Amino acid sequence: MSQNQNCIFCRIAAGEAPADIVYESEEIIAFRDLNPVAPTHVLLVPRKHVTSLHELADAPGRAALAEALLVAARAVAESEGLANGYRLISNIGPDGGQTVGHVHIHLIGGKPLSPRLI
Ligand code: DGP
Repeated sequence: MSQNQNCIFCRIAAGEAPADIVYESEEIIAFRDLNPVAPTHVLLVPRKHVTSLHELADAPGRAALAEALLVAARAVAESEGLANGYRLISNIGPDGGQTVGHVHIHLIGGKPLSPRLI
């Protein structure tokens, strides 16, 4: 379901670019971040091209996609053995530090994380 040939996450979802995939469902693909910041750093990515979580909030099928992201987060956390906790982050827009314009949630864990976000 690649919708944007210029989008690296669409290309990964379509199997046209390599990634270390850890979870797949009809709606979501999850793969390890290229530049991990913790022992587990997985990106949860809807296959459908939506620019950010902000846009997802009024996209067609938003409820199913939001649910699928949460289900994927829990499944990955369990398969990665993160019983002690983990963090979910979604960067939105330039001031949010978003560098890839396809909605994704970072799932980070495998070590104690600082309560401070920045
Ligand atoms: P953000 O700054 O929130 O847009 O995060 C984008 C993340 O995507 C960043 O941590 C690096 C990762 N990334 C960028 N390109 C690729 C890629 O081609 N493959 C993988 N696995 N990760 C990528």
